[in-house]
Amino acid sequence: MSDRFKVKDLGMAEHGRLKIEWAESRMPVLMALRKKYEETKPLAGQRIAGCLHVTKETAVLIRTLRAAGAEISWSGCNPLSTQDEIAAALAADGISIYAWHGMSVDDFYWCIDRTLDFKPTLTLDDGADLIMRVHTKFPHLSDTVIGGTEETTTGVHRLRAMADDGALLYPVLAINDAETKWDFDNVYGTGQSSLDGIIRATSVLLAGKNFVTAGYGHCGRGCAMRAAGMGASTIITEIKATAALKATLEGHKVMTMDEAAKVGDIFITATGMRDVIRKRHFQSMKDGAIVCNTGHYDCEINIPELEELATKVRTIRPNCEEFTLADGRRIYLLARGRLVNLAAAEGHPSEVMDMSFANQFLGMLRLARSGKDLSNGVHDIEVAQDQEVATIKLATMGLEIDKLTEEQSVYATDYLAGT
Ligand code: NRN
Repeated sequence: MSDRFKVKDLGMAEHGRLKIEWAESRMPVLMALRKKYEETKPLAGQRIAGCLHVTKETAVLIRTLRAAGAEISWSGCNPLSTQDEIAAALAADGISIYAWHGMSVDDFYWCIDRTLDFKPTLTLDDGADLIMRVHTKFPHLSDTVIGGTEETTTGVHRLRAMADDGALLYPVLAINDAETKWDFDNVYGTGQSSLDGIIRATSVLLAGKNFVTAGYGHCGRGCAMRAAGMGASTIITEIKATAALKATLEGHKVMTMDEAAKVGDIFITATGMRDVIRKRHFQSMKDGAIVCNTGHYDCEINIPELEELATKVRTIRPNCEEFTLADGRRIYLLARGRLVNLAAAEGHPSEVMDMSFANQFLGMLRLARSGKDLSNGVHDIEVAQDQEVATIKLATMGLEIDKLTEEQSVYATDYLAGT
């Protein structure tokens, strides 16, 4: 095996290339940006270390970054989310990539460290494990890093906490907080892909089931919305009053997890918090209850406490483990509690990742162009970038919108114009 890459099986490359071409046909914004920048190559001279789920959509982003001139070194950001055929295709096409499905936690950090070997000038994260590795193990590398980007809610949360502590060694762009990311990816992407993961792992009927979503943030809202669409009765558990109120007004039942545990058939956690489903909840659950997580980390379901309660554990289907309790009740855990959409399915559809990754691409351009002028904090995406992404997306969908007339533009800021 070359030291340029480490993947499961290079022989899967052609299968991966076909999936990447499928994604390219459904990611017109990224393809338009690739066409726009492949001549001028604004990322020439940049070395991008990426730590983000290795999926067909990520491959399109990687190809676009390389077309814009960047040198790339990549690892997956979750031990269970790498699609091996995609990693093979990227390696076969010359990308330095260290990723395979089912790696150990030690392997996970070994892969991240390999992507740091070429002393990156930019870091691209999902969950902040790469930037955290630079800060904790290789702080000297920050001397050559202009800046970084962060894809997801959990990662931005971590980095804002770091920035508040004055601990960030370089500026980071909060890609997750772009409206064309969170209001589409987190809601419609997570909603569809999480159900996709549950259905691939169990093939159960959703109609008529009690579907419990822990957390009514953008991701949880998407999951509950799509479960309702499939005919499930939806229940929300929350710790934030306003979110619980919103869930109620959007047609979901709200109760505590202690109550939901007694009636739920399918449970999904989307909170970013640890220990949301615990021992006492498992003890209340019905025989056959299905439990899974769609949050970034696998701490939302307390798996050690489930293992303690079980007298027998077996893998009954791929990504579906059966835990038999002392009284014979069976609880099914999907994807070992890791994010079910990427571990048991393919993650969000290409069409919605198109906008998330357009923001990642434009974020890299901004850092290459003027990252050195940014403070060592967490920076929002510029409004103009959000509108640019949405405008290109609308154009690729053949949709036209109205424009303000001159008079309307004046009216918009004419505070004297009253009744
Ligand atoms: N298909 C995907 N490829 C995909 N689906 C969801 N995500 C993906 N990344 C690459 C990420 C979303 O943007 C997972 C992150 O947690 C979320 O922010």
